[in-house]
Amino acid sequence: MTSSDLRDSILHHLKYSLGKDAAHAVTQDWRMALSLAVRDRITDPWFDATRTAYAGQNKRVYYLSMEFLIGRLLQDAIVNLGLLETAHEAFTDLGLPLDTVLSNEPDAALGNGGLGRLAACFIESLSSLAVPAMGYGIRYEHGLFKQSFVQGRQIEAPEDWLQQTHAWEFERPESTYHIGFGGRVVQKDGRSVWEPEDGLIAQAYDTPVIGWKGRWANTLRLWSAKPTQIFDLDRFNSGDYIAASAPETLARTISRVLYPDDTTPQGKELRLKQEFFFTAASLRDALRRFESEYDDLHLLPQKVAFQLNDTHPAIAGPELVRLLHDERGLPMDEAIATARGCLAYTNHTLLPEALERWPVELMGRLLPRHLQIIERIDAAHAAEKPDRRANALEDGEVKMGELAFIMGHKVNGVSALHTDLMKQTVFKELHRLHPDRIINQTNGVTPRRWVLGANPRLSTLITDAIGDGWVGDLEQLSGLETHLDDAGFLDRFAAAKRGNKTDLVDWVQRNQGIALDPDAMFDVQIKRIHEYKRQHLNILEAIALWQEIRDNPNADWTPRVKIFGGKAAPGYVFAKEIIHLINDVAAVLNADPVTSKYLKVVFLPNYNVTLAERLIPASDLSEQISTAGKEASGTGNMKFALNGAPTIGTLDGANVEIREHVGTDNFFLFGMTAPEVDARRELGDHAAQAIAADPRLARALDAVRDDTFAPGDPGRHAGIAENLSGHDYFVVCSDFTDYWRAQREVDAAYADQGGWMRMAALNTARSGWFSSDRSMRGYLADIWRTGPALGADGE
Ligand code: CJB
Repeated sequence: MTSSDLRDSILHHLKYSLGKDAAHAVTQDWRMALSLAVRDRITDPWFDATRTAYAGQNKRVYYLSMEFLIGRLLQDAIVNLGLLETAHEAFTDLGLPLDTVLSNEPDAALGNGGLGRLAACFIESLSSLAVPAMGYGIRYEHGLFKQSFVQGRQIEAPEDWLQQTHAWEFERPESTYHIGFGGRVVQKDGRSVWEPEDGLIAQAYDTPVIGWKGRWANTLRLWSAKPTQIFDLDRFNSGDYIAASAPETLARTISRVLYPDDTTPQGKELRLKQEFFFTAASLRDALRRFESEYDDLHLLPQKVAFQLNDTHPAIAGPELVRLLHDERGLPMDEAIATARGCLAYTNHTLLPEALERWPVELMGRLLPRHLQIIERIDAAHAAEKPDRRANALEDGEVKMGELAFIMGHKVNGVSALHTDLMKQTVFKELHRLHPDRIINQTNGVTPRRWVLGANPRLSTLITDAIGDGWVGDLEQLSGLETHLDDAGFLDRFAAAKRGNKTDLVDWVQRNQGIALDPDAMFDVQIKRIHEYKRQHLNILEAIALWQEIRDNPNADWTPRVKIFGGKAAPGYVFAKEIIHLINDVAAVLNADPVTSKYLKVVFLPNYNVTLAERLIPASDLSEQISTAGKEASGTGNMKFALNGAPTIGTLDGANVEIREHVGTDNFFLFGMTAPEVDARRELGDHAAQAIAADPRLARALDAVRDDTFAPGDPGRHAGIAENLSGHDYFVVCSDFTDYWRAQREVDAAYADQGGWMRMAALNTARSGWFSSDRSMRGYLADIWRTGPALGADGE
């Protein structure tokens, strides 16, 4: 496609799809027209992929996830189609910068954090690998809330990405399923039949996801809830307009908002309804597709794989059994075995509060037949493994982790450490009963979005050095190592980083009115705000450093900007206090005439995928400082390493594997290991001991406790100080001293820019293993037992 073809297509859509005259078009019109023109280019490979999968009778992978944090789609599609240059030229002709058009797209925030972003990377990788696959989720009307700060406090506003037409989706009014709730189970002709009392319609919306080089496209199918009855005409005619529209309002509630909760599901009925809603619709859709091709249900495990992204779709187990046994007549034991052959479960967290459990009463009321089936699943499991008790039903609750484990033929952790801890802790008993079931599949990230799209300067440099094969085969980055002794290469590497930092400096100046020095080290912590992720450890270190610079302003300090980004769940009070403290500390430090040339703190509001794409390429240092044993994997850590930002981190999640890959000399390790954390907690007064041993820590905590950062409002941050010097469950104080030491090593290393750039480039060269293509190959080989539908040559 030439730039004039693309320009013609854009003008065509502007006129005939959007009804706009070019003379009156605003940026949004141009963005829509470009999206439609690009979407046209995706449609043929998309249809071809579907036809190929049917013709080849390939096994299909269905990825069931409550969250798909896809972000913006336009640039990604352009990059994967190889049309970036063409699009630049087309818009040069049209007199508008392409970047202006691209940045007009809303960020589809249909996820909270790592789990949702991982799902988005996986779907892209499955398309890039040409694996017949489909993502199934919910088309939330409102994604993750918009965050702003008022006097340092987080304020939440509803997110409204669907206020504008979503350029990428195709509405499928014909793809609908009736989803029931409640009611009773009756016996008919010796069979159990669920007769739901309420119901609604799940309607499909399809977004094509194009893979690298446009060879293959899969579908992200999101379900929207519609009422069975649009409105109540009798009530309308009697003048009760509100009651008349109640059916619609109630139904729409199911797909209205994404729960703004990261690791602690709200124990709410609505959440369980959401989970059943999208899971049931997805299973029926997949079964319909299967039955259009095959008439033997025993083939199901050979032809269909359902991956449960955490426990949110774990109701898939009993629902699939119900569909096979109650509705299709397979004997119960066969139905359970067949369902297990199709299902696999990925665990993403060990935090006890995040392992979903539903009261039996609620399950019985909303899904009475499913509760009976769960009892049967437990009974069958107990019959198979009579020696021990490890059930889904216990103490009046349905434990969704156990249910997913029992109903999955494989259960995977998301990093090596997390997988080991799963075996030792939450699934200890089940692991003993099924020693082959738990496997590891370390997470990964897509290089198309996170390097090629987000970091064009670095990408050009890499391609100049080793060719462009790395985009589809990230391990080729190792070829960069031979270039590291070439001073010219390292200079260009430094220039790319410097260019990215300068862009960020300009953006922060324009958007926040804060001036930053691009020569300072950009030290970045971006992720959800959570005590286990320990943003408060980072800000405590900033306070201590500020105090030390004030004591000794003429010393040789390494200038540093600490950048934070992340949202706190609206109900998580302590996380919101951490945000408030960071903002208050930033206000004081940035206004300090003596220290601010060495140390600044910036908290960028409304962290999202787009902001991550801006920040990560401009980062020097990656903060991955969670309490060991708590972060299942992390994926931000991989994006930073790939983009040439060494990590300061604990031995937690995938940090362990990143350190092994990049080399221990190129990673700033600190802190206790997971077993050491457990042992430390046994000492009741671990925080007090740590504070007594480190006057620097004591002084920083005093500043949090008094009104240093809350002038005129002493006590504002006392809650944090009390928590840290008392219970301190996440052992912030006990890790502080070693964190300080590692940070000073970072300072010294950064002061030697030649050495630093080499370390940064080694991070890039050695991080190729962290591609989500590698993760997907692992799932394909070890869980789904299938492969690409096309060979490397496209045949
Ligand atoms: N994770 O983002 C979430 N939400 C959850 O509810 C549970 C876990 C994260 O999943 C990521 C993808 O596996 C992990 O990298 C991360 O450590 C984990 O917290």
